[in-house]
Amino acid sequence: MNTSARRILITNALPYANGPIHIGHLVGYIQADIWVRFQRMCGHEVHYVCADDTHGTPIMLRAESEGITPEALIDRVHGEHVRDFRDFQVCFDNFHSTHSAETRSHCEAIYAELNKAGLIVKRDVEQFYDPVKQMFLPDRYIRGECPKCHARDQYGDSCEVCGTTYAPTDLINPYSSVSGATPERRSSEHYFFALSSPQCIEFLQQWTRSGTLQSEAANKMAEWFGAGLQDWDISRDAPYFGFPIPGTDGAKYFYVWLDAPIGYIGSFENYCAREGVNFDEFWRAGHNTELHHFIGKDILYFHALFWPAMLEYSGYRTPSQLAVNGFLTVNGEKMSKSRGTFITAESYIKLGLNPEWLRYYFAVKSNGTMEDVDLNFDDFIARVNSDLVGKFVNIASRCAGFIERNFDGRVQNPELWRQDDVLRDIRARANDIAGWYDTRDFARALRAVMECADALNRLVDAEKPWELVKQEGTTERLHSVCSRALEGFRLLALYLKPVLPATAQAVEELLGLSPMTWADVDKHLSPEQRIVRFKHLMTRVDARQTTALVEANLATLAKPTAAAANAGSQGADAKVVKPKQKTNTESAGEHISIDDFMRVDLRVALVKSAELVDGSDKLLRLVVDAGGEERQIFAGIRQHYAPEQLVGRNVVIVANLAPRKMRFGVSEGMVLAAGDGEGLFVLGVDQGASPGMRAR
Ligand code: B3M
Ligand code: ZN
Repeated sequence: MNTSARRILITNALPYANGPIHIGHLVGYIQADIWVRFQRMCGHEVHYVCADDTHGTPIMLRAESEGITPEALIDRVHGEHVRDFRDFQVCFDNFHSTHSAETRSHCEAIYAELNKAGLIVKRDVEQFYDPVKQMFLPDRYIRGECPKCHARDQYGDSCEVCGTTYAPTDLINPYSSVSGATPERRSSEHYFFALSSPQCIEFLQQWTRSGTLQSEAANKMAEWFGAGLQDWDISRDAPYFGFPIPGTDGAKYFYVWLDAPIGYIGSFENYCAREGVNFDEFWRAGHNTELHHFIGKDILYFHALFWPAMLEYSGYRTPSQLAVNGFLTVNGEKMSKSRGTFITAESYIKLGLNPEWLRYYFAVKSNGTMEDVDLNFDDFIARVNSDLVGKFVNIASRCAGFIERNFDGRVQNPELWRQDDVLRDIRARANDIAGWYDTRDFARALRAVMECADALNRLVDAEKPWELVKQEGTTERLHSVCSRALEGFRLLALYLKPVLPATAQAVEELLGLSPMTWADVDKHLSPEQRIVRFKHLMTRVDARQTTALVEANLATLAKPTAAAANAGSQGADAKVVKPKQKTNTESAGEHISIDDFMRVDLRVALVKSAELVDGSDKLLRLVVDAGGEERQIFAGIRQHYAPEQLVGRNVVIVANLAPRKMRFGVSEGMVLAAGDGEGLFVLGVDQGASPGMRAR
């Protein structure tokens, strides 16, 4: 164990403030929290901060769609996030907000320094512009028809139906998912951080080799270097929810990803002011302190490239370590709302599941690499019940009562049992276990702890205190085995304390101990302390509970709205590649509820006229009677139908699609058609149906 005190600042990735914390987020928070608690137990000086990540287009639009200000939205979410972290025992010293005076002032300072260093360059950028909302939109708010298979409502980067990837400009009939308008391409001046400059590249190459990164992360970096680094677009045009860039008269804002990591600094400064900690010692170079960022692998690019380079050239210190975790899968698959595996932290607590079950399970699955973590419910139940209840808690429940009832709550004189082989072996594992905690190989640490638990249970099984208590002349033996078992139990609770803080505290109360630190490995129980009446430390998980959890999360399937559909992360229009699932058939999508389906107003409509559209080789202009009201619809079927084939036919339309302003006029609905990429077939209805009838 490291005995000279380290001085460590630890951060967790900042959750985006437009959605709830879910179990996928919790992997990284729980890993960091375990590490923090372990370092504290070792007596090191540890500061642990986080904040909500509050800026950007998704938050602005979400607030608007809820009819509230972005400030009100981020305040509300802040309260929810604080509650969820507290419930899962994530012990931040400060949970601040990037929408803060501290973050803003560091943001401006960093920008000024980068500017001074000649690392800010300006360049025109062409982007989608929504003429109705009068704002530039990130590509993911643009949707349209797949150029290959003609599936509709596809995102701008790839088709979820046929898997083709393309540029947003390739979409047929693109529209803004915010207003429905046809977007325009417009150009404006953007500010870039010159990441491609020789000095940045040289610095980053040297930083990568400095031992800050896990090997997989270093490999990723090598890949990125190989592909060549690009300058990073750090500005967005108004309107935007964020910090205005000084000197632009409110026309330009810092891109949310610029200020997000600066939120680490802002949160820490806010904490220093409150607690009297010296800010400079942790954020300026030349002090013997450490800076560790715990992040998910999807945001490695930001933390391994932009962030250290920004810090290096603006007079701040660079990180000592990036601790990168993989994604969470549930039962081997990506978390999914329609499968109910998109489980919120709140629902888990509300349904009465013990947060320490999940902390333990995630810890058992964490080995310090970037590998994905799988939550398999059967395995979860088996692990928790067998390890925590069956092995660990069981020792105390089998032995504490005898000490309490038969020996006035006092253990036997330790001189008689302290050198016991089993206890000596358990104590001898302390250094290895500490080493694994320190390298974040919690899986190995916990395997070792469970081996110790097995050894103790074997001891109890061999001595059978429940029989000794009934026999004559075995009082000393009973006292001895129970004392040894409880001392071993104390050590196990100490080893498990970073993972199970509440249980460890309950054990401290049971055994009459003050809060345990790692140094207490070398102490032992003594008759001075009094063991109190054994209370149940942990119950078993029941399969009904995990089933209820999935059902609860199915029931609250989010209703998709323009903003909510994009919620949950701030997205990254820099270079983060999010894997899209490829599906071969259109039916392979997620389930929707009947309510979702009923929101779509499908109606029979009679095609009254159809004509070619000048300037478009894809579109036909239809006028339909949708039951007493006439509508104009631009349908992308010109290559499959001649206008005269359609006139006089009943078709099925989506009548409540937001009107879409197109170059040729407004389209007021959508005609349903089936297609496989080759042919396209307009849907009809049987004889007798009349325009305006709803299809359901
Ligand atoms: N908020 C993660 C996301 O929303 C992002 C992390 C910021 S860490 C500085 O995708
Ligand atoms: Zn397609």
